[in-house]
Amino acid sequence: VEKSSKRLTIAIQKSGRLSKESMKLLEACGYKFSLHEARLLAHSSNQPVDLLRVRDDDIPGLVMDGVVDIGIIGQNVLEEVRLERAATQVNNDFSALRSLDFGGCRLSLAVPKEDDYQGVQDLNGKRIATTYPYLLQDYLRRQGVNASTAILTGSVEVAPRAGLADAVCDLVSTGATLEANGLVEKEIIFTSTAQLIQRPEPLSAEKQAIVDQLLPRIDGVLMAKE
Ligand code: PRT
Ligand code: ZN
Repeated sequence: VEKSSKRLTIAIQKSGRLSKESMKLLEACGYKFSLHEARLLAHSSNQPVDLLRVRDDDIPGLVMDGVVDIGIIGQNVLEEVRLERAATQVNNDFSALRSLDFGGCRLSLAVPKEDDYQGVQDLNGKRIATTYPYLLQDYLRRQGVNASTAILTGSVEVAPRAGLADAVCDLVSTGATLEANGLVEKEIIFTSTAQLIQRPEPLSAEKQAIVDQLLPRIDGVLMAKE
């Protein structure tokens, strides 16, 4: 695939909790895009910038592999992919450009409300359902807890009731989902917001100039909202 060395490629989530805010930020920075629902790639009509809209899970790898130049991704997904790649000896470098002010959430351990939970040691020998096995195991190792994982990419909160796990390690924002499923949040293992990241290899001079212009604009947008 021949990619221009002059146009900056930005990966954002196609549809989900980060999509609207990611678009809003880029638009507030002066980039105009006309999006076609079916298309992955959108060219900016007023700047040498292309947008790649994909599943959020793919964004860290695309940046680390240099397939795209920069990307906007939740810190939870970024850190999970970084740990997974470290474990499997795949390049996991990137550079962190900015911490953004949306997509805020926490990754927490929660147990059924009827459980007599005294502390994280109570999870020894238990099974925990999660979408984030590397973040979870990294936390458990630091706590000296030995627990197994049930990896689910969705519906994590129903796992205990379904008899698939004793506890969950899931993203929480308001806590309503845990509550609705009879679960109580016990430990916050990671807090997250959206991050702007760049590929590890240096950019061409043309692309670097675009990033150098983008970052102060982002800082301006973030400041104006404070
Ligand atoms: O399709 P794709 O793979 O791109 O999207 P996705 O379904 O994997 O991700 P998506 O859109 O749900 O979330 C994208 C990112 O938004 C996450 O990786 C987080 O960085 C961030 N984010 C912020 C959240 C939440 N808040 C959040 N509340 N992601 C998920 N949730 C879910 C949570 O998993 C649980 O099911 O919302 C529910 C809990 O919400 P409360 O308010 O009931 O606590
Ligand atoms: Zn996802």
